[in-house]
Amino acid sequence: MRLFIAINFSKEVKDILLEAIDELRSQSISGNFTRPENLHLTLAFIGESENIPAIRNVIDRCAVPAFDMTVQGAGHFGDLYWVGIESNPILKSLVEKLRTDLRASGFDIEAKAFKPHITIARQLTANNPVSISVPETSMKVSRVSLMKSERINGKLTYTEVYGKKL
Ligand code: 2AM
Repeated sequence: MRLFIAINFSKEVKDILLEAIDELRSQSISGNFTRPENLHLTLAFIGESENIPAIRNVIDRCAVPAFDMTVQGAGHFGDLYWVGIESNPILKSLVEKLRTDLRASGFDIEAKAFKPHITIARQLTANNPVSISVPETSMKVSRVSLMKSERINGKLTYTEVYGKKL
């Protein structure tokens, strides 16, 4: 199965992201907008694996105490549009620990630098440059989730297969 490790959001952050999606949608011609239940922040993308026990062990070993995280700003990588995360040393070190431990456990984790982002739309087209405003919003991160990604009836669906309370 296709797996990734992620943070899911509080209702308050989700509401801000949904407003950002509405704002983006109103300025675009077309786009593949993230469904509300799929909004997340990826910490590590694992890809195809059946070895959930090994990944659970990694997550357990890397857990840090609950911490605050702030959603801030927006941008795009080509036609992929995202909402950003304020610079956060605890988040950064959590991601580094997870990736290092996953590699040491035999998983092939890409070496690209971690750019924390919440994808809100893919393949977006617009006539004019789009601009969205995202009010800074904080939440307590108190859970790290191992998520399974699959297509169910054509819909991209993410399901938590393990959750670690911080
Ligand atoms: P993205 O939003 O920038 O596409 C599930 O696919 C999650 O894993 C998404 O958040 C996706 O980031 C992230 N991801 C990171 N590397 C990926 C890869 N090589 N292929 C697919 N998804 C990847």
